[in-house]
Amino acid sequence: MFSSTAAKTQISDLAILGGTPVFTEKIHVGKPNVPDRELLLERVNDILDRQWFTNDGPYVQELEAKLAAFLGVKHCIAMCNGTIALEIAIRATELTGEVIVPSFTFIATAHALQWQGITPVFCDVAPGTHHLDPKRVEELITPRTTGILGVHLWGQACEIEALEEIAQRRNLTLLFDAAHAFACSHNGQMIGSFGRAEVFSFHATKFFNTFEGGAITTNDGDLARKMRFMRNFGFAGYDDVQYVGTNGKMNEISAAMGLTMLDSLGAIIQRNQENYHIYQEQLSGLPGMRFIEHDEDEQRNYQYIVIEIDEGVAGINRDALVKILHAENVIARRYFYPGCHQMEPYRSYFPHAGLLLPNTNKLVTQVMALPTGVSVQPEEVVKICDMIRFVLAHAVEIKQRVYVE
Ligand code: T4K
Repeated sequence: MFSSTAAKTQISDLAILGGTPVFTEKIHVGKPNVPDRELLLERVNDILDRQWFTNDGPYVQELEAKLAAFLGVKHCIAMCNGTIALEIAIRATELTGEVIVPSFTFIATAHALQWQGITPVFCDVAPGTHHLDPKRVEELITPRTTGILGVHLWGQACEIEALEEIAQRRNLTLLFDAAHAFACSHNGQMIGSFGRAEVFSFHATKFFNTFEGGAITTNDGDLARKMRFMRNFGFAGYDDVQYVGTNGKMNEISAAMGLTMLDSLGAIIQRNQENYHIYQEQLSGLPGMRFIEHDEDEQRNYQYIVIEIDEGVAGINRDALVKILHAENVIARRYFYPGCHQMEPYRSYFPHAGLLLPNTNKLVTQVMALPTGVSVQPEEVVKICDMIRFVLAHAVEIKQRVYVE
């Protein structure tokens, strides 16, 4: 995958300045993790033989039972994707009016509320973290607030206990967007059983994928029952509709993928962890760069390798570094730029939201995600790190030659 003539010894070797790219093919953030093919194909054959393709099929039921057991939660309801799962969780818990969410998240978190006529009220992250600041959450509560939607970004739990305390005291519903946090724990307890319900994404780019997919987990039996109906147009039986529902069903091929991913989970985590350790060793402590560590006392999926660049110290900004890496075929991503509050329709609805989001506004200019996953080899990680170190070592000179708007 990498070119032997692409080592960088001088600035003009950079691909952005006409040199040979380090990689001959693009290396993505989010290339899907592929489980054991034979096992998957066996299950696909079963599906074809059985001719039961969707609608709460046997593989979906098996997957739900295995996920619930793995996560230590009573109920798991598999869904067609994480966004619909969020929408169903929000509707089933009867949120209305305003719900407090971080702006520093994927846009689906905010859209799932707005889609249902609920106002997402954007809250800042705590200084030095990528998670909701509980102090700021409290300040944003109004008589119209019905809930808090926390996000466990990068597989790291947000301030669960502090948010629980606020939710309980102020009589609000607490949900978690756990899209990134499958197979991660908090104080030894798997993420999936916190709050009223938690929502996972099993999109292709996620650590654990079902091509497209997601799930809601909860310990509340009545809520689980309601969400199952809502996932299937509100049907409670033949000809019996109980709720406004949608089509959120997971199909059998996706469930087969999920079951096969579960079989391969250990190997995927191992590769991610191996890549993580190389990144950590090579990038931690570089001037102007903050490497986001995963707490190794907790269970982690190591799916997100995230760094922050402080231009004042590094001598180069995040956008220039991303541009340089892209030219070398390292498709680093500016997750999550520019922040939900700066995207439509929120930018127009709440033009002054940014005034209350100083930490988020800074963070979105500094953060980037680097490639990992089973398709990224440790030797490739070393090359990516060499590149970044080279750029930082020559930052001032490079900045003068690489113009970034
Ligand atoms: N909440 C949070 C916090 C989330 O992060 C997400 C999704 C959700 C909720 C909603 O869950 P879902 O409804 O998606 O289940 C991607 C994903 O599409 C999205 O699922 C994910 N978060 C988000 C963080 O990343 P993009 O627009 O950056 O994806 P995209 O299409 O650019 O894919 C990333 C890279 O992955 C591509 O450059 C190429 C590579 N790739 C992608 C796919 C789909 C492949 O190599 N193969 C593939 O099949 O949003």
